Amino acid sequence: DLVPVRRALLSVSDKTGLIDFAKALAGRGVELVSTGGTAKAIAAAGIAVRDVSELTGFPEIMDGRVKTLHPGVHGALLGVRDDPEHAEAMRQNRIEPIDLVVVNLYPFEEVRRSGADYPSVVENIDIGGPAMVRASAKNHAYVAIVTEPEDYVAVLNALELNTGSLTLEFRKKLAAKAFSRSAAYDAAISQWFAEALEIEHPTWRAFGGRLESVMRYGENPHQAAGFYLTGDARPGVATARQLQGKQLSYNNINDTDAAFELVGEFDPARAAAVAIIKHANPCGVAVGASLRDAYAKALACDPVSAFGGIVAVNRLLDAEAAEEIVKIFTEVIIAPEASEEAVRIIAAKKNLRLLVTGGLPDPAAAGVTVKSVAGGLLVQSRDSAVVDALDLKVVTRRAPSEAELSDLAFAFRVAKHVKSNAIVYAKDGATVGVGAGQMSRVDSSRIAARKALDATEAAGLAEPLTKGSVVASDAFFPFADGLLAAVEAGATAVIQPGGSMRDDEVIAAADRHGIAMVFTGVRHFRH
Ligand code: 93A
Repeated sequence: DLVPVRRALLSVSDKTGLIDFAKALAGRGVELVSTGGTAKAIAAAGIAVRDVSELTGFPEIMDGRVKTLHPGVHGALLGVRDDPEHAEAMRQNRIEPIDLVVVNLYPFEEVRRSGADYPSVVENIDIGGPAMVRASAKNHAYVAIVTEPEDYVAVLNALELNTGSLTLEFRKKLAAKAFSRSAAYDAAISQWFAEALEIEHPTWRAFGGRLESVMRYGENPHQAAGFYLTGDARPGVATARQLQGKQLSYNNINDTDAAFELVGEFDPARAAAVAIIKHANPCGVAVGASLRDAYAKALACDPVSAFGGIVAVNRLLDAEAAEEIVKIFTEVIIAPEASEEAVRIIAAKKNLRLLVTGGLPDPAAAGVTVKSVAGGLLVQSRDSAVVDALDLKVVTRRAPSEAELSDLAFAFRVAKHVKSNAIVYAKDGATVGVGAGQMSRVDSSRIAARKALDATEAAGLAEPLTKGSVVASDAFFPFADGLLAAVEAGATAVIQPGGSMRDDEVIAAADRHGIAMVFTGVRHFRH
């Protein structure tokens, strides 16, 4: 299965290492045939080379679009030399056999990445190159195909080792590599089309679901993104009806989901609830007698962050609430439904997106969440734990008052929707300080208290908003320091899962300061 290499066809866009390789091949007595630019480069180095048009009897035409697409070339690449009929066809048509093909393709990927215009990208779709690559690779029983300059040395070494021939095993390996290259090349072309046409990105299909839309980009402008529907009919961002505004972005969808899942925690029959979300974390959540009232309370928590935020409400969006919400720049409003008047008020803000869902998500419903990691998917059941005031275990000498109890339950439900480590200060059915996503719980406590001070200042109040507030922690306090930070801020009651090795220390510290503390037995990590 050794095939002597007597004639080589070279046609390369990337001319790296070409001259040395051509020189070495010529030095072994290999006849070189080449296409336009490649032939020119080889000839310029003083190496003998034939132009491929000698083999085809045809000039390069159409700006090089047709240079090797000819039976004179493809007959040489595909002919089964041991087949008498093939051999006869080659003889009759004066097809000179080619034993080694060296091709690298038009740099489609680089041209596309460079942001070149449409015609330039199209022109860089190589047709003749991949045809030669695939033909030679198919016919690896006789032909060796080299697609990368980095393999030139290995080819020369193999020729040296086998005195001018290549083994079948070596040709097979080269063929395998060649088909990988042509597959990757075509994948790049099809992805470019998918993005240009905003159709499905081929690689996303692996994640299942039905493509709902292709976004202009993902979390950042250089990331491609699509939105897939799982078919779950639960009311939410995926099944909502958009009444106005431009298409939601990737981040909008993520934040709108976080907002609506959060207000779903609050029974609309008991209270109106509003959540304002930024970067998937709440910057204000409140319950109240009306949506307008709840919105004002939620906004007061962190009016700076609420700018450009996403607002979710748990009841029919009425005109009074809509009027308040449109006063500051808001990206998206999501509601179970909206009154005609509210829709009219929002219509005045062209860029504000309004989504209606027809209902609220059930926080206790079963479900699945998925997160991707390198090379895998993490799947878990939804955090459907809902802690009620009834489930709480008082662990301190002092039991919470009625008002504290209701704020504790409220704060813990909010904490469930804050990225860990989560600390939430609340008072009178409203968050007053949210500490999210810190690596240490005590940092989250400090940030939450700091934000409450900012809100106090913004509201022009004399007393800090945390004075007489309650605190929720999504996971247990590992030390008393987090609790002491809350005491310092003026909190009077604490809700947390409990279960730390140092629970006794934390309880003792609470007792020393007259704090009422309850354990939920449920942790709400969210990352
Ligand atoms: O335009 S093509 O698709 N038509 C062809 O017939 C053809 N033959 C080789 N492109 C073609 N090639 C490509 O030209 C090769 O894949 C290689 O990338 C390039 C080498 O051209 P030149 O030798 O003129 O620099």
